[in-house]
Amino acid sequence: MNFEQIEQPLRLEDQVQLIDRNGSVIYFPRIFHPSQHYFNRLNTDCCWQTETVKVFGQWHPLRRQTAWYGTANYRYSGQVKTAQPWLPVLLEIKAQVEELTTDTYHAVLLNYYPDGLAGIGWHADDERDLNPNAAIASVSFGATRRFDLRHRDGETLSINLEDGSVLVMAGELQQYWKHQVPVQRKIKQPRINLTFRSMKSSFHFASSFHP
Ligand SMILES: O=C(O)CCC(=O)C(=O)O
Repeated sequence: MNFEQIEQPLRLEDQVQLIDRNGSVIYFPRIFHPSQHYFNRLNTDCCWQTETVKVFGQWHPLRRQTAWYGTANYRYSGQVKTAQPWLPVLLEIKAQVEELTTDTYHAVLLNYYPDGLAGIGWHADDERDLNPNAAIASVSFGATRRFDLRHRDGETLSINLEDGSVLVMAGELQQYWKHQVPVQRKIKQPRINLTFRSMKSSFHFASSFHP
């Protein structure tokens, strides 16, 4: 897969604070640069599963695929995601994200969007297994996709999440704001998103890597 690379070094002063009421959202462009090899490794190394959704009691497959890695299982949307042990590529990305955000993460949810027909609807990352108010760091590779945020009071805003960027959501954000990645039919290229999360209880696998 060939993505356009922006040939500029990381400049932390390029960060943008999008939200600073009822939580915070900060956007860091070009943290992973060059990024192509991360996309390729995640695409091939991760154990992708077709995401399903329950409608009127029946499970239906979605276009979006997911994977869950780390040291804690995760319950959401009536399902349990069993954690798979960290892969080397995930540990590399995690280390850079932890350095950037000065936070610690126990697990990561990966979403694979094959094209713009795949999206994720309005939701908040407020499941009971997550540490409330802890930072969630969202890393994007591949196609640029729009990311919308909507406050309980109706305020909305959007940002384009670019290849190699990190978006950090923190504080009470998930209690007041929902987010979505809308369908964008014109987008033909794939995208991978990773949300690194801090979990209430996490345990350590005997081995950090797959054999
Ligand atoms: O793909 C994204 O940018 C967002 C993914 C997301 O909302 C989630 O994993 O909860």
